[in-house]
Amino acid sequence: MLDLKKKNALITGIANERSIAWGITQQLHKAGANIGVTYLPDEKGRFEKKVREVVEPLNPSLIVPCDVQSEEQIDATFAAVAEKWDKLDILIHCLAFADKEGLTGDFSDISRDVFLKSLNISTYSLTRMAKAAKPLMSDGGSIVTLTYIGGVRVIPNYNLMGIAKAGLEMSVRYLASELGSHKIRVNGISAGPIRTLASSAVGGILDMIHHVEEVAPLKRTVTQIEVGNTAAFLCSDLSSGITGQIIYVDGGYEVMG
Ligand code: 0WD
Repeated sequence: MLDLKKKNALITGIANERSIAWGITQQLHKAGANIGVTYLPDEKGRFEKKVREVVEPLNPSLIVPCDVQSEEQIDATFAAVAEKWDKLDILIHCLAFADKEGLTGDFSDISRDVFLKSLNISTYSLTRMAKAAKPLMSDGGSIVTLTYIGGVRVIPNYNLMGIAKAGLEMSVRYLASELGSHKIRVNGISAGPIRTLASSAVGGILDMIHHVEEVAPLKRTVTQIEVGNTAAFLCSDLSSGITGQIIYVDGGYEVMG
């Protein structure tokens, strides 16, 4: 059965209790995993305070700052992991960013700086973190990232993030192909729309949720915990034959054309 006891899991992307990463953290913890989390550092320390408040009930082994734009912070994060644990088993990549300009208006108006920053944070970070995780996953491992159907089809206002997610999904496949011989599996979860800090930046997110409630076979969108359950499955031996895949956790919306 689903058992993550003795597995060490590093989870990125918790901003608050609505974050998908928090749903994943709770379900990995419930399955017995040891938990380490990263937070995005800011000058006033507000994110750190919030993340500590949210995760402390689970008694995490590690809470470390990591802005994925920083090579130093990524290296320091994995050095902290290596110091705390003899191995890493699970890496959850659950973060993304695009300036408002990338999520509204005309797609062709997106500036180079806004484009590159979004791809740096939302797409390249998976590859960079996988590189840092690889030597620590000495017993094999599971890497899971979060994506959205807007990386496959045009979804109104998703704009720049659609490009970032298309690149992310292809990164899953190339990373899976490289890391399979190290017994490291790499998969993505394509979640239905959920109200979070990040999704509130996407214009018309509530309309999208209502559309999914009308169209999806299950007639509803999904919860952070449902995404967390799929992540727990992808991190467990129950999914030992699965790598390089994007699994839709979206109430079935994707099949509706
Ligand atoms: O409907 C949704 N909410 C969906 C989200 C549907 C399908 C996929 N996703 C994806 C997102 O694109 C993202 O990859 O799920 C992932 C998590 O998103 P979320 O849970 O919706 O958003 P949120 O709770 O805001 O967490 C994302 C966090 C950031 O929060 P804010 O809102 O402050 O940007 O990503 C982190 C940060 O904590 N983050 C960073 N972490 C490290 N370095 C950075 C960075 N540079 N930038 C953002």
